[in-house]
Amino acid sequence: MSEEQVQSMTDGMHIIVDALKKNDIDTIYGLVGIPVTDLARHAQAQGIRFIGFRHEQSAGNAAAISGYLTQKPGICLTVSAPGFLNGLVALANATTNGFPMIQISGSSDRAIIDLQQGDYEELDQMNAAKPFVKAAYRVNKPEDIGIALARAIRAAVSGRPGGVYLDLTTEVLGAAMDKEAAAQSTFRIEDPAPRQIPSEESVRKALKLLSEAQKPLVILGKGAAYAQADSAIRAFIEKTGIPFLPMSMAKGLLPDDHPQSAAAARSFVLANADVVMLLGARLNWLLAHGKGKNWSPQTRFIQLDIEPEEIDSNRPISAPVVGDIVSSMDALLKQLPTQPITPQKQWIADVASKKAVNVAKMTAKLNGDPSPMGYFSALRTIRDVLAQYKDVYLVNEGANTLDNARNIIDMYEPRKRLDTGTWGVMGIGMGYAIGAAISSGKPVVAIEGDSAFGFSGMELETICRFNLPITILVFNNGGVYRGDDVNRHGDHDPAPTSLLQSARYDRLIEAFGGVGYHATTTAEVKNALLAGLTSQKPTLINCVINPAIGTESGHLTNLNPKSAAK
Ligand code: ADP
Ligand code: TPW
Repeated sequence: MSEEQVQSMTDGMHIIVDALKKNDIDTIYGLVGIPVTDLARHAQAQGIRFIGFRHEQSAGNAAAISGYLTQKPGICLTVSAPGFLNGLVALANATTNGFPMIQISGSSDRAIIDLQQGDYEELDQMNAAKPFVKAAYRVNKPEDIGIALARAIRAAVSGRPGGVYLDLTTEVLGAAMDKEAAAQSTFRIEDPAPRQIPSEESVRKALKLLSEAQKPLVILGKGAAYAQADSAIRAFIEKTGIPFLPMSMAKGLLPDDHPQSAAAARSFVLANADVVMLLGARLNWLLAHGKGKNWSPQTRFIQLDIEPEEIDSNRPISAPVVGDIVSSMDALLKQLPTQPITPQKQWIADVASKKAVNVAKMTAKLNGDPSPMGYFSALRTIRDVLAQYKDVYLVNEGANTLDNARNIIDMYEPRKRLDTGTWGVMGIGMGYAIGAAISSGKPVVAIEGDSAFGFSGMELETICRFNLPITILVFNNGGVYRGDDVNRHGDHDPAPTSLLQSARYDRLIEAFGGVGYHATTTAEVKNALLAGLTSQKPTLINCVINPAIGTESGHLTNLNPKSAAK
C-alpha cells in the first residue's frame, strides 16, 4: 500500500472508539492485554477516560454502578477468555440487578476457536455469555461496529436495563477500513431508551384500588431510584399520605427521616397493609416472595414496572401499570385529583406508634459503647458523622456489616446507597466505590465486612493510583459472619469461617500511598472517618470488632439448608 493509501485507512480499534464517542461514552473501566491494549490507548488519546483495574470483576462492577447512576451504559473492556470470564460475573450481576452495562471483550481467532484447535485464550465467548446477559453480539466485520454498538446500547438501557456482551474479534480490531466509510458507519443513537407510556386504563385501575384501600403501603425499589423520577415520586407520596417502605438501594429516594417512612415498622406494614403498591420493586426473595408469615394472603397489589413479564411473578397483581416510572408517575399524578386517596387515620397512627416502639428499642441497643467495639456502637458513630455529609455515596457489603448498616445508617438523597443488591453478592465493594467516585466526582464511604473486602481489596491500588476520595471502613471481626468459630476436627486448620483478626488492613493502603488508621474505639473511628472525609484522600480504617457477636448468615440464617441429619 502507498503512504497515501495507508493515511486514508483506519481500523476496528479506532472505529469502536469513534462510535463510543459519538454516543457520549466518556469512561471505559477495564484491564488490558492481548488484543485490547491499543484500543485502550486510542480511547485515552481521544479523551475517553480509561480506568485500569487489577481484576476485571471490579472493572465490571464499576461499569455497572456507573450505569445505574447515570442511565448511560457503563463500559467494561476485557481481554479474551479468562479476562472475559472474570468480567462476566459483574455483567451477570448487572443483568440481575437491572443495571445498564456493556462488556466489550476482545476474542481470539474465530476459525481456530470454532475448530477447537487450541488458540491462545480460546473460548466461544459470545455463547458463553448468552445465559447471563440481556443480549450478546459478535462483530465479524469492521463496517458493522457502529450498528453493533447501537444494538448493544439499546439493549442495555431500554426497557428493563441489563448487561450486554459485545464481542470484538482480534481480526475485526485489526481490520483496515477506509476512513471516510468508517466515519459514516458509526452514528449517534436516537432516543436509546424510549419512554414507555402506561395505558390510562391501567393507571385509573391502580388509583381506584388505592382509593378503596384503608391501609395502603408503597414499596420503593431500586427500579424507581434508577428511573430518576425523584420529585414526582415524592409528590405522589406526600399528596396521598401513604406510608412508604424503601428497599435497600431505594433508601434516600425520600429521606429516611421523612415522617411517612415506615422503615422502622417494616414487619408491621408488610403484614398489615391491605393494598401494596410496588414501585420499581420485584416481589422476589428480598420481600419473601410476597408470601409466608410476613405477609397477609388478603393483600392486593399494584405494580409499576417497565417489564410486563415481571407482573404476577410471585403473587397475582390486581393492578399492573406497565410503563417507565417517569411516565407512570406523571400519569398517576395527573389522574390523582379524580380519585381521592385517604389512608385510614388509624393506620397512620398505628404505623407511627409501631415506629416509635421500634426506634426506642434500637436507640437503647445503639447507645452502648462496649469494648471491644460492636456493630452497633461502630455504626452509630459512622451514622452520626455521615449525617453531616449527606451527599456522600455509601457502598456496603458483608453479612452483619450489611444488615446492621442498612438499618442504622440513614440515607437522605436518591441513589446514594449502593450495596450487594439482588444476589447479595460479595465483591462489589471497591468496584462500586470506584465507579461511583469516577462517575460522580463525589466522595464515597465504603463499609465492608472483612471477608467482603477481601474479594476486591487489591483495587486499593487503583483507588490510590487515581487518587480517589474514597474512605473504606473494614469491619474486622476476623471471619465470615464472626471470628470465633473453631475447627470441629480439632487439628490446626482454621475453621471454615475464620480469617485473621490480627490483619492490619490499614497497612495495605499505606503500601500504595494512601492513609491507614487502626481503630479500636468509637472515638478513633469517628476521628479517622472525619479525617478521610475532610482530606478526600484514599483512606482505610481497620475497625476492630468483637469477633463473637456476628450472626451466622446475618439476617438470612433461615436460608441455610435445613437438614434433619446431624
Ligand atoms: P429492589 O431490589 O430494590 O426491590 P428490583 O431490582 O427487585 O428492586 O426491582 C426493580 C424493578 O424495577 C425491576 O422489575 C425493573 O424491571 C423495574 N424498572 C427498572 N427501571 C425501570 C423504569 N425506568 N421504569 C419502570 N420500572 C423499572
Ligand atoms: C461471591 C457468601 C455472604 S456474606 C459473606 C459471604 C462470604 C461474608 C460475611 O462476612 P463479612 O461480614 O464480610 O466479614 P460480617 O459482618 O458478617 O462478618 N461469595 C460471593 N457472594 C456471597 N454472598 C458469598 C460468597 C457470603
